[in-house]
Amino acid sequence: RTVISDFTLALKRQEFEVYYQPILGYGRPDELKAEALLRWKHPQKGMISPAVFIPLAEEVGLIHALGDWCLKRVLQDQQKWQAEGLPCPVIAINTSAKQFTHDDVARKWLQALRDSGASSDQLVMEITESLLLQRQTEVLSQLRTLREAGIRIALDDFGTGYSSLSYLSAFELDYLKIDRSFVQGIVQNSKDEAVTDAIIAMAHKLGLEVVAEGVETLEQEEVLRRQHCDFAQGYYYARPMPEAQYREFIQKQV
Ligand code: G
Ligand code: G
Ligand code: MN
Ligand code: NA
Repeated sequence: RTVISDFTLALKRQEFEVYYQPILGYGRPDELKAEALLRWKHPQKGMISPAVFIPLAEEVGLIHALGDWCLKRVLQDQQKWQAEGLPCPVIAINTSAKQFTHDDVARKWLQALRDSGASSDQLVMEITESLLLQRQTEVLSQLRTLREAGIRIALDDFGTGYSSLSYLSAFELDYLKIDRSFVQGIVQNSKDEAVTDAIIAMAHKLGLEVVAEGVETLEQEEVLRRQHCDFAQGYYYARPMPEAQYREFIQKQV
């Protein structure tokens, strides 16, 4: 069997699942709430990490179907929470650059919102720096379309890869997610602390809100709060969890 048929079957058999990892607001507790993270529960191989299957899906062109599926599942979950009288948390969804360059992800998101009757401020789209590197007009126009429709954009993994400060002024963004590799050292290493401090101050001057990723200790939180970081995500607060567990998590917060 090929990877393609494996994948297609897996989608049909509902082997994928969306996990949710809470995002905590340090300043404004009522905005960003969780990140959707895909999981593949393979019947023979067990849990396969998205770090493994997302690159595969990109390679064989199935990232589009997977992205569509993930978006629809998140919208369905949000509808379910609302129907149960729970608050409807804003969910951030990851995207791959290929969804912009080999497809029209903006059109798909707007169509999915119309189909479900959901409001655009329920979603945040996470994009990667590699997408901005391309500086293609189609990419720019899709990002503009999304933002004009009220969908907020977060730049994920900031500080890794092709990092360039010019992105921050050249593109209309809403959130900056500081990669966990910087957060890791902020307590022990004064240089790492200086880097996050500078990123947060710069982001604020550009009108962006900052999410710190990979917060694992109270000491890290204390540094980030002192630096006026807006949001945080990490094992210190909660690990990514299945929908049923996340629903209980929301219930406890009501
Ligand atoms: O959940 P975990 O930390 O294992 O995720 C590993 C990587 O997979 C992260 O870089 C994350 O952004 C990516 N990822 C998870 N879910 C999705 C998704 O739905 N779409 C895309 N494009 N990437 C995802
Ligand atoms: O690339 P992206 O930021 O979308 O990926 C998020 C990844 O980070 C997921 O795979 C998630 O499981 C992982 N993650 C979330 N919180 C923590 C944390 O506190 N520590 C570590 N090491 N990984 C985390
Ligand atoms: Mn992400
Ligand atoms: Na990241």
